[in-house]
Amino acid sequence: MTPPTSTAAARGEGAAPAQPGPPDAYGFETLGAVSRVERVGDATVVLHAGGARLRLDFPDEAIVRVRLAAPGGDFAPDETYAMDPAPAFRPTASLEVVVGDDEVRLRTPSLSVRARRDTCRLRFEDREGYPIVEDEAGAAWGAAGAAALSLRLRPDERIFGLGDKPSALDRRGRRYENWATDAFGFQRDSDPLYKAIPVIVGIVEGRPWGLFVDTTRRSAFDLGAEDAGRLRVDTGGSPLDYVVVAGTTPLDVVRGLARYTGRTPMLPRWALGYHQCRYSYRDEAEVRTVARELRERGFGCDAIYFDIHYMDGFRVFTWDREAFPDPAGLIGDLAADGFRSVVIIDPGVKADDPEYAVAHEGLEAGHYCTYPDGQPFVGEVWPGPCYFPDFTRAGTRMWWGDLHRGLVADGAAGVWNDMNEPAVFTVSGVEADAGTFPLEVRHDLDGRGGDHAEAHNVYGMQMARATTDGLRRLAPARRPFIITRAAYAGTQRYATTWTGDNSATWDHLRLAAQQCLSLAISGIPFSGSDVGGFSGAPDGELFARWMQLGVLTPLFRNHSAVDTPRREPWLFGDEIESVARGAVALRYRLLPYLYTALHEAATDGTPILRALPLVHPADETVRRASPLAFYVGPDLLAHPVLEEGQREREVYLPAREGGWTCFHTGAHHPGRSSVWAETPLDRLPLYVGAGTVLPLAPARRHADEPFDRLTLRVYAGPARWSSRMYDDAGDGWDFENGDYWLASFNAEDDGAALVVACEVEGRRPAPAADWDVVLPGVTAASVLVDGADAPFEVSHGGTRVATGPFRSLRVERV
Ligand code: MIG
Repeated sequence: MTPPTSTAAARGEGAAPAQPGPPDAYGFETLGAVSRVERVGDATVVLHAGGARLRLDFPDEAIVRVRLAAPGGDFAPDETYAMDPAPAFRPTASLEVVVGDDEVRLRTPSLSVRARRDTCRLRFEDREGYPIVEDEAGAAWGAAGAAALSLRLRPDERIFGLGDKPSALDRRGRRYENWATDAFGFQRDSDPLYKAIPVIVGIVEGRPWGLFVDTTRRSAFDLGAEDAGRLRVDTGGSPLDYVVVAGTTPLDVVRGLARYTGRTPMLPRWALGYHQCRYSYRDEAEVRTVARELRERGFGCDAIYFDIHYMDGFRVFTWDREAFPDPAGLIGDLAADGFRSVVIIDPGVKADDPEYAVAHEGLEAGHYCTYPDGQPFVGEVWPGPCYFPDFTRAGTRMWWGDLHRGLVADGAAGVWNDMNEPAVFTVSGVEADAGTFPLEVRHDLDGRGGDHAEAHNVYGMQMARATTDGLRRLAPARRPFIITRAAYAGTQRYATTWTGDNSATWDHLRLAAQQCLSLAISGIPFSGSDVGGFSGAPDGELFARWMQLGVLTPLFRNHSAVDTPRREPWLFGDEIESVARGAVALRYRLLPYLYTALHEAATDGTPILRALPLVHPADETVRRASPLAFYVGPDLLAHPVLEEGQREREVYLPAREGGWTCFHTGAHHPGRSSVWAETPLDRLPLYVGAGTVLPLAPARRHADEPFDRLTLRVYAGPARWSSRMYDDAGDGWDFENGDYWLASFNAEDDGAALVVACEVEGRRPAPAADWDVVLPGVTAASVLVDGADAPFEVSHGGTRVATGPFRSLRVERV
């Protein structure tokens, strides 16, 4: 154990001047022999090598943060936009440092890093000493602040993540760029896209590891494109600052990344309802008609969106008073009928109107981004010439947040941040370079000062931050709901997201599933796609299948572009309307389960959507088949239909003790089996894992509509299992003070009798007074509820018991 003071390496100190290592494949310089090992604190070590320094911090025992200071240069700052300022990690107290002849070894109980003394190349090992990843050339630096990291990729390694990239889930073999881009008309493999999330999860021989390279600049990830055995990240000019995360499972790694970049706060329950959007509902009458039709036709719906035409000439924080003479009245009436209103806010502030208060107020206070000479930057978007707030300045965020006062007073419940890559059409009439600000435009960067090249990828995230903080100040009793198009790592702390301007094609339906799964891996648990496809016009079948996919994605929002045919779910004929109604009804039935999964994401960072490789990293069949089957929460496996004309198909059910039950038919199948599923147009293939209490609500008009009867489907199976359900008021923060209901259903099953104990935490009463307990596949001989004989019914090979909230349920089998 090295004493916690500066310590020289045993040999080599003060010898020949530091020699850098050989250049990497791109001519960047690399580290040389370790000349000094400096222990800076309990959880930090600095390695001096080849005139450069490598700083290793252990934010917790499964995470190591590595920063490079090139010769004469500095380390990246301690705090970054990505890092959760209220982190769930504690620097580990258990770091052991051993300086040996050949290597320096840094070890915690969950992770170890071995640095070779001769090259300072690193090798990362998991808790069992398995080498999860190692340096190829390692950390490297070039001219003018360039920096890179090269790691080795092994032949059978898979790489996931990188946010919304519309390419195969396994990212291996391609090169990607992280540069937030308004990618209207994007297609498969378009890159870069709206989001810049430099996060990946690798799986090698079933073992997971995570990497986050914290650079806000235009970074490039080459995942074995140039050389199949090399993963190289070019930071785009930021000092190298990366994090490696170890974990026992890929999901554990995703949780580790979420300890570093943060989790979603608890969202209002209505965020999980069905949302209706359109670019744009043009006036009050149109909005009222859509709302009325939704109700009359029996569609549950929680939110209606106001796209850009609600504003007066696209001036943010105004209303077009001809089209919307009484916004508060309209929003109030909608609210009385269970609809929340979500209003769009773009960053551009109309600059050419001397009467427009927001514009000159911002100008006078210095809130807008400027050129290096101090002149405000003006670029054209929807309102014409616009100023752009500098969301990387704290005072500007505060000002912007407060600008929502009027909208909040009108009753708006959520805010939709669009165009925040930031997108710019033209600058002085000339097409904007790469559709954004000129790179020399200045930003505050929270006091540090910098250019747009550095601020670009966090611009949208900081806008979302300003918005959510503003809503928290203006409506402290409400949980903010923000949806943002652009995002950087950590944006989940401020907002949800959608996948931008997709198209009404079958391939885009598949891309939508893929993008939401990748976003979840990359730390953004709450996402969705424009159901039906933003551009173009889906036919009924595509629309129906997209509504079914929407049932599964956390954000379930129907949206469509201006000048496309309208997209409300009754516009495709009776058959499709009834399929769509069924899909929305299923979503509302699943709400208690989905809300529990949301709570889990907010509590420990486990994503709601889980691509199969995250759960079954070593399953070869998962690898070959079913790339777009996925878990929703811990126990529901979805095989959405993403192919035209598909009315039956083979689906793969991975390993699960006790197997799987079809949600719709009750048919039981063993784990690790392929089964043939009927997939008529009205069927969304769903399987429930054994050992689950699946809570279901009645279909209803909106998420907060009270209900009397909760259904608990008890899927028996293993000898012991447990399952959870979470509930709270659906909004507000009282749950932080105990106003919640968290049930653990703990089951023991010896084959003759199944006993389920329900242990409850929190002081909120149980959801619903009547519980309908259904046990598919169980034929009861007797049922005891809290020790007393209870009447039951057996039908269709299952048992049904009416109970209230119980403490114990005992079912003797025939
Ligand atoms: O350039 O506000 O992605 O959802 O409807 C179009 C109008 C601007 C792009 C968004 C889309 C939204 C549209 N916006």
